[in-house]
Amino acid sequence: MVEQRLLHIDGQDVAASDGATFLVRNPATGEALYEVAHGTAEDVDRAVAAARAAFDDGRWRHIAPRERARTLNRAAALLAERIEEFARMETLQIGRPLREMRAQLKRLPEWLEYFGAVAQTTEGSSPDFGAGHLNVVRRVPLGVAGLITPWNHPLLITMKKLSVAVAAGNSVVIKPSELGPIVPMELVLLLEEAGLPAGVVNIVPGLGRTTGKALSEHPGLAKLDITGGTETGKVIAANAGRSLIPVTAELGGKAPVLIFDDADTDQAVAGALFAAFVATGQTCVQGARILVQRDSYERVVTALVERTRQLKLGDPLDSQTQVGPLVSEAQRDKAADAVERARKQGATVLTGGAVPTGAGLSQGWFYEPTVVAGVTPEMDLWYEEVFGPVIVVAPFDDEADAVAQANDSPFGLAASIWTQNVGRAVRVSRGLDIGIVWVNDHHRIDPSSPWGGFKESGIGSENGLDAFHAYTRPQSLIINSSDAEFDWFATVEDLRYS
Ligand code: TXE
Repeated sequence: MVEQRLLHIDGQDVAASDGATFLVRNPATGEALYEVAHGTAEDVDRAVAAARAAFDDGRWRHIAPRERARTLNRAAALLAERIEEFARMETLQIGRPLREMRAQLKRLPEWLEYFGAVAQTTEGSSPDFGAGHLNVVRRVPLGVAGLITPWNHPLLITMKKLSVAVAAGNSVVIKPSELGPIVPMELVLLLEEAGLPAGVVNIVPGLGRTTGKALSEHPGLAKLDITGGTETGKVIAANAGRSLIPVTAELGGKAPVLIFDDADTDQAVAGALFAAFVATGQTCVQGARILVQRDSYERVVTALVERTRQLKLGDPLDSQTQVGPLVSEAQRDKAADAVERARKQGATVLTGGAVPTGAGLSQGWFYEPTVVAGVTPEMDLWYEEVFGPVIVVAPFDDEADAVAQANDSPFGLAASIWTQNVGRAVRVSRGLDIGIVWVNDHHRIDPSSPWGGFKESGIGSENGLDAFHAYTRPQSLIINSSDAEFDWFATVEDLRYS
């Protein structure tokens, strides 16, 4: 039975203005799960107008931050009760193993709690303007933010943007991914149940090239915040630039995992395996290039290949499953094509490199976890983001070579360094042109910790105080405290500009 879902604008569930819909499918079986209203440009316009009206009348931004935080804390408690239900819904739509979705969603109430606390504790400043004036600088919300989110962590990424936007007092219009829109839509309803006024958060699902395009071109926005592919980010930023709308963008990556000779080998291999294949490799911080110091290379790669072969593919709802299908046929074909091109260009596939044929794997978009060696910068696979279970292994000589290879990428989102030598970890991190660097770990996240990439991996960052600042702007109030007479045009001498 295919469930129907509508747009949510100004607190109401509404059909698309032209009645159009699209289907959301289960990537493990191909079965249609939901028929969702497909937002038109007119619907986006209505949503932005509703968000603007909610912003202008102050129903949310003008209430005390402590009240906003209370609402967010109530939403966090409601969300905590629904983790199991939401995890299953996410798994059904995007195919990520249920054990992973549970682990991820359990953390999400923290974002509402953290940004509620930041809203309450953020203070303005009072620069010393001089004796005759008092200057008070307040941080004020921006207006209507457009949030464009992807399918790989549908709720996590929506939450990262939404929590900070509303905690700061903004209104928003969300365009969730067409492949996994349902749980972000549930989150909007849950926020309203917790007491968020209607119109503050609106959600208009639809395709990127239509609904997403309409939102990114809308001149009524005060900010656009996107997570997606680098090419999409460039298109969206160009659209926003035409109306001088600031953009935060979290885009592609090809994260290096640097394993030094002095690393704890078992931990480094377990870390590389996690970095490579969590979410079936569909994460922006995937450890896609495993770079190993030459003396340990054979040992580490042999162990990594062995552990990769043991990964259990299958039904993502089965708690024994470690690797699920890719999200779509297009993503599966992209992975297969990248491996075929690498083979033709002279690389060696150490394991994987095929569509699996085992029981239960024929319906969905599965691809074997794949390790490729002999990839050089002359080959596409060294640079391109596959966004699937395909990784490269390569040796390096010393710290300088590790840094040079790690930086040899158009991306600069994330990296991990595996070593027992603290000084080395610090030295190497200083050389990396990369926004997030883990030491003896990978893919760890916290609402307080900035998350953003350098180079073609994006603009600005999510999480932490920087993100809160990017959802507010300073308003400078300058109060004349002098009792001296002032008449600029009646004064002949001693003019002072200020
Ligand atoms: O992402 P898209 P897709 C990368 C990854 C993947 C590739 C394509 O390499 O293979 O992107 O994946 C909306 N105007 N990442 O196609 O297209 C779209 O509807 C406005 C990296 O799924 O970038 C969705 O809501 N909006 C990544 C969002 O943008 C547009 C996460 C992201 O979709 C649009 C996902 C347009 N012209 C993919 N075109 C990460 N870094 O986490 C698309 N959209």
